[in-house]
Amino acid sequence: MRMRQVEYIDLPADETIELAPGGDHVMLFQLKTPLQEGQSFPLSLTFEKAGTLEVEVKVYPVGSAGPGED
Ligand SMILES: [Cu+2]
Repeated sequence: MRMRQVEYIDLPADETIELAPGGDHVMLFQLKTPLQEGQSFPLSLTFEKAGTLEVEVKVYPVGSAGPGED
């Protein structure tokens, strides 16, 4: 899969945008420690008009489809 880094994702008020494996996703760079399967950590998402939202990220195995498949 080819990925292209973008600075932002457009979020029209009347549309639902899903971040998921194989589609648009958040990619973490320059981690200070490796991620451990099963661990969770907070991640801040910054929105142009809605401010910052903190979400809890759970680490799934490499190749997992993410929540809902386990
Ligand atoms: Cu990526």
